[in-house]
Amino acid sequence: MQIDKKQIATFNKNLLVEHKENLTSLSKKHKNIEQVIDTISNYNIAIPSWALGAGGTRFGKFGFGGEPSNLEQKLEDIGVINTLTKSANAVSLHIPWDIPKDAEAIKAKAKSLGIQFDAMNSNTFQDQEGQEHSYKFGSLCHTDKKVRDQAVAHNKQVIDYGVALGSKSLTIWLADGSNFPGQLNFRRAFENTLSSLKEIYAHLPSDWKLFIEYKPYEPNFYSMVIQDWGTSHMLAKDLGEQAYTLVDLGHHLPNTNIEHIVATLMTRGMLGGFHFNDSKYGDDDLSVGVIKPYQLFLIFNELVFGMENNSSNNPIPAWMIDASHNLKDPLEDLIQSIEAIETAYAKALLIDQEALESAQLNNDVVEAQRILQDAFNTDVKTILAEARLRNDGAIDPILAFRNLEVRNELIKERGLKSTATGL
Ligand code: AOS
Ligand code: ZN
Ligand code: ZN
Ligand code: ZN
Repeated sequence: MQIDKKQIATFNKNLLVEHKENLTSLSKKHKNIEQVIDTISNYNIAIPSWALGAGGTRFGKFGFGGEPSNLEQKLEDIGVINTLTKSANAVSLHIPWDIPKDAEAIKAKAKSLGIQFDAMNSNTFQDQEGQEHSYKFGSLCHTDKKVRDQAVAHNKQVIDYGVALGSKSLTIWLADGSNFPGQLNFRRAFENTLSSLKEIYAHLPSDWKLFIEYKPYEPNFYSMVIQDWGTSHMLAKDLGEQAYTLVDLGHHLPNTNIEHIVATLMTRGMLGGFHFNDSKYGDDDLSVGVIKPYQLFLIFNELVFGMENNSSNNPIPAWMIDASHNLKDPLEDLIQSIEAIETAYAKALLIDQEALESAQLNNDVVEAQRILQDAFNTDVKTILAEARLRNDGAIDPILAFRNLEVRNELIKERGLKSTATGL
């Protein structure tokens, strides 16, 4: 299934007049609108390969038909999202769910769809068929060196797959931890993890980055070896310049000030990447922006400030979605997540940074709040639509997805019963 430019142009026709009117009135109100449109039109977010099938919860999956049953089809799905949104030109792969049997063919397929390979993900949180040692009691932290070696070898292999595809980074998320007090020696687990990571790091090509994801609980409920950004930061610092912390929005205890963490990491040039999602309780992995859009906006405020005041040389973070649930059509869901991310970004770009700075220097708390909330309350739908339009994307991607009957087409092509590898 591939959507072509003409179909989108035809779809856009009906919405064009109203869109242009909205744009004119918005441009009158905001002076930097062109810049914002430009930034958003160049912005891309990587799609997680594991979010394209029926989403996983521990309790049930409900198929919806036309799921991608191999990597080629996953790429095609991302191609659809990208053609409509013009903001999803990359995929983040998970090994072994997405082993590229023929890397050259996969690369060519991705290229034909305009898709790049963002961070590779390793998986030492599940036992795979035929695997010699179990990860039941951890992987990189394990008390048994043989298990650690196996997990290290897997990560090296993931890097090799990534090299073959042209990826430039590896994300490591570990389920390692303990369910009961006394089960594991915290310090030994940390040291084992560090020495395992060092071996993996040594295998990293010089133009690659290593992202270390943290998480306070789940699947382990008493302790997680890499529980927070401080632990991730310590490990990254010990490894070297190519290692960074990765922030997943769902990996914090309730009410954690994530924007503050983002700012702190950027001060030291240590923010490597993002997993966007939203949550009410824990690692809910809901679509981005559905629960706490203001928090997301405040995070983007720090990101915008950090990218514009970058004395610490923080690299441009890797932007990735990590969301998955079992209700919506995942393609529509991912489009909604992309829109939410870009909405927060566009609003943050509208913040009058100079005025904010002077309010801060004058300790004018009321004015500072007004500046932030003025930007947050601006309707930026038109900005997003214009950014897409300039790249031949759809003015309204969800509506286009429905009008073009993409899901029906996919079901026709792949059948009702096809299922995707993943969670
Ligand atoms: C798990 O909670 C993490 O968010 C990881 O990023 C994980 O690799 C991903 O959710 C796929 O399982
Ligand atoms: Zn994640
Ligand atoms: Zn997670
Ligand atoms: Zn999550």
